[in-house]
Amino acid sequence: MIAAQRRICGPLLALACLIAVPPALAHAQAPAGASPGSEEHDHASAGSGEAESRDGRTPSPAGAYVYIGWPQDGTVIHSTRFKVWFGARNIGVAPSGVRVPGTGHHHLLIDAPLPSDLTSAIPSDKSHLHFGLGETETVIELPPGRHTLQLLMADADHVPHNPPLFSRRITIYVRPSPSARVSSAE
Ligand SMILES: [Cu+2]
Repeated sequence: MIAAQRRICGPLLALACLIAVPPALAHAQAPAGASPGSEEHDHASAGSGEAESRDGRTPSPAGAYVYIGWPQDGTVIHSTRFKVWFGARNIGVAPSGVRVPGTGHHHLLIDAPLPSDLTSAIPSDKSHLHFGLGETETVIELPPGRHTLQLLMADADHVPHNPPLFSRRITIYVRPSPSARVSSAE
């Protein structure tokens, strides 16, 4: 999953590359092991502990993971408009652009797989929603049918952490009941 030592400075990310690695932050980010919560320390895959990696990606904190709190996998939802809430453990949620170590913001992938390249910024379109204000829930509207949802965390520049933090991809079924269609007044 770690794409070798790619240094991504394409046009899209030029700005990110300029500001990605302030040396002061790199030092601030190294309090490995100082955390009181020791229960997650044996999760080998999480939290590389390296300061910013050479490709400029933000390391995931130790033991960090994200999950969709609701809906759950397989839920049948009787409305085309419904709430989704996002969970994050061992990582803070901060608005995009805020460079605080150990934080990121949520992205909801709707009917879309994980981006094939997890080392550059997540696209922004109707299947890749960014919650750049630091939101931890949202209300979405989907047509009747089968849909998939997946969360993907990313750093201040919308680039997934290293290693990347994403939830399980869940499947839901939108089956509005006749009485629940009232909301389509416009
Ligand atoms: Cu984003």
